[in-house]
Amino acid sequence: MGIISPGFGGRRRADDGRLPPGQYLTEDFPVLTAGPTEFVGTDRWELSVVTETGTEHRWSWADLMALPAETPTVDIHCVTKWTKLDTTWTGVSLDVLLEDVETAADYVMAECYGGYTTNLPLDDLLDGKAWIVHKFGGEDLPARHGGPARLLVPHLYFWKSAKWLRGLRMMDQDEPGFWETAGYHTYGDPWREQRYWGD
Ligand SMILES: Nc1nc2c(c(=O)[nH]1)N[C@H]1C(S)=C(S)[C@@H](COP(=O)(O)O)O[C@H]1N2
Ligand SMILES: [Mo]
Repeated sequence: MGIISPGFGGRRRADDGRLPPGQYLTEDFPVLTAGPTEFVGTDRWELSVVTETGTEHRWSWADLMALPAETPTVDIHCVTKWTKLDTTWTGVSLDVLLEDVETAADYVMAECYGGYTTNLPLDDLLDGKAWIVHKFGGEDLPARHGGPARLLVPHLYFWKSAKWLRGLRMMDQDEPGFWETAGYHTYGDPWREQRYWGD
């Protein structure tokens, strides 16, 4: 109440309670890739959504660009403990992309050029919580950060934000992706510190 100690006077906490447990703030944008950077030209880029009944929907780059875009500013949290606040992206909401996709599946496997995979509940991709992004800070997304397009699911640890996204496969049951098979948590909520199996 009204007591401001010298040296701290007027200085707001940098993170405003936006730092999940066990995380530290970084101003950098580290690159974390399990293998080599993929280089996928937009001329051959394609996104496919396959439902649990085998129905396939496809988008070319031009199709993706024709969809209405949003520019969310969000905080991202990597399981290696860095958090970056206020990152601004441009992309298509999964609500828009999946509008005409009929599915009763509860889970999705995100599949990437290069073979990386990660699993998510379908609900975590909907209701304004996830995007397929192709710009970072107003610039085309660099290949090292998943360009031409990556998944952005900021409310989960950043390993769920699949780079070089190639497709979404709907699944009736949860299945582990690349890191989840190697011991990472199946869901990965940074606020509950769900880093590894058993967390
Ligand atoms: N295709 C692909 N996507 C991926 C990864 C990967 O190795 N391959 N690494 C994940 C992990 S562990 C993190 S923390 C983020 C890192 O994204 P960045 O390199 O843009 O910081 O991408 C995620 N998406
Ligand atoms: Mo990560």
